[in-house]
Amino acid sequence: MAIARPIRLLGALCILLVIGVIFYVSHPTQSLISVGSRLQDGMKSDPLLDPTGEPEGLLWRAEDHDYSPDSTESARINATLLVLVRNEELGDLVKTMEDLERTWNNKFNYPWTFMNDKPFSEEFKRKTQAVTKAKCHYELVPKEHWEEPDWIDPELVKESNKILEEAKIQYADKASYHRMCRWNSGMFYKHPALANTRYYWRVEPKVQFFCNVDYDVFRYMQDHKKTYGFTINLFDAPETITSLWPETERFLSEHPEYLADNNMMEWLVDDKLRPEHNKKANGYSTCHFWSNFEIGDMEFFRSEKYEAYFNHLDRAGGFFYERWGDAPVHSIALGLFEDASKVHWFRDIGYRHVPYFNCPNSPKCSGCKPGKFYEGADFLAKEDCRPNYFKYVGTH
Ligand SMILES: Nc1nc2c(ncn2[C@@H]2O[C@H](COP(=O)(O)OP(=O)(O)OP(=O)(O)O)[C@@H](O)[C@H]2O)c(=O)[nH]1
Ligand SMILES: *[C@@H]1O[C@H](CO)[C@@H](O)[C@H](O)[C@H]1NC(C)=O
Ligand SMILES: [Mg+2]
Repeated sequence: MAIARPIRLLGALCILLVIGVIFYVSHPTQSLISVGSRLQDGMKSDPLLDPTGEPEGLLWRAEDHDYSPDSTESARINATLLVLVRNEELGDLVKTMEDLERTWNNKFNYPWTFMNDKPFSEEFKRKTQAVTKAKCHYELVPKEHWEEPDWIDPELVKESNKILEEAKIQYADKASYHRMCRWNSGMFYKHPALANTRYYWRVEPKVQFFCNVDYDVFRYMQDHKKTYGFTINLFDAPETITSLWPETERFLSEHPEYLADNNMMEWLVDDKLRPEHNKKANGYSTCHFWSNFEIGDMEFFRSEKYEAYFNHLDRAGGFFYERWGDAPVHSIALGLFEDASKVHWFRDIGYRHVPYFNCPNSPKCSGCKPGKFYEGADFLAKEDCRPNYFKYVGTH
C-alpha cells in the first residue's frame, strides 16, 4: 500500500513525539526538572547553577587572625559544633568530622560538643578527639531533658503511635526518635554545658560536606546579625504534624504580639505548590529548614517568645502523640517570630544528608554535582520547597 510521503513523515513525527513524552514522564532528568516541575514560578533557574562565591561583606579569615587551637586570645567567638550522637554511631561520625575538619574547622578550630542520653565510651572519646586539634567536650543529657514529661500518657502514646505506624510513618513507634525531636526542639540549648555558648552548628553522623569554606562562619552570623542559617528547604510528611499548625494558631491568638513585622508567613501557609500537603497539615505548607544542618543563635531559642511557644507545644503533646519534628517547629518559630532578613541560606556550604543535597557551582567544591538536589527515586524532586522560599522570602 502506497502512503503519500508527507503523511509518512507526519506519522514518523508523531511516533517520535510519543516516545519523547514517555521518556520525559518516566525519566525526568535533573536538567529537565530544573526548568519544569521543581522550580515553577518561584525560580527561573536553580541559583545553585550560577557561579557561587562567598557571602558579601566583611569575612574573618584564618590567615589574618589567630585561630590556633589552644590560644586564649583567639579570634573565635562564643560558639561550638554540636552533635547529639550515640556511641554506636562512632564510625559514621568520624567520617563526618573528617569532612568538616578538612573543609572548614582545621582552619578555625572551634570546639566540638558531643551530647548523648547515655555516657560516652572511652573509645568514642579517644577516636573523636583524634580527628581534631580543637577541644572536645562530652556531655550527658539530663533525664529531665530527655524523657517524656509527666503529663504525657504512655497508653495514649502507644495507641496513637500504632495508628501512625499503620499509616507507614517512619520511626513513629520509636520512643527515642520522639524524644530526640523534642530535645532538638526545646532542650538542647538548655544544657548547662552550653550556658556560656551562643552560636551552634548542628552536625549529625553520616552527613557530608563538599566545599572549602575559608571564612569564620560563626563570625559571619554575628557580624551580619543572623539568627539562623540553613542549606536545604523541604516539604514535610503532613501526617506527622496534623495538629501542629492548629496549635500554633491557638498560640498566636494568645500572643499576637510575638509575630514579627517582616515575617515569613506566606512561606509557611502556601497552598499552591502542594495543596494536599497544606490541607492534611491543616493550613501549614509543611515547608521547613532541614534541621540536621543548622547554624543558629541560641539567644533566639532562649527568648521568652520561643520558650512560650515550645511550652505550649510541649503541653499539647504532639511530640509523642504525633511525630512532630524539630525541623517544622524551629522553622515555624523562625518564620513567625523572627525578621526574615535574619535567616541566611548558606548556599556556599556543600552538604548532603541522604537523600538530599545542597551543591553549589564553585571551584571550592568537589564530590557533588552542582544543582543536584536528590539521589534516588524521582518523586524526591517534589520535596524541594526552595521555589516557595525564594519566591516569598528570597535567596539571601
Ligand atoms: N544519643 C542519642 N542520639 C540520638 C538518638 N536518636 C537520634 N540521635 C541522634 O540524633 C540525630 C538524628 O537522628 P536520626 O536517627 O539520624 O534521624 P533522622 O536524620 O531523621 O533519620 P535518618 O534519615 O535515618 O538519618 C543523629 O545525630 C543521631 O545520632 C538517641 O536515642 N540517643
Ligand atoms: C557567650 O554567650 C552566652 C549566651 O549568649 C553568654 O551568656 C556568655 O556571657 C557569653 N560568653 C562570652 C565569653 O562572651
Ligand atoms: Mg539523620
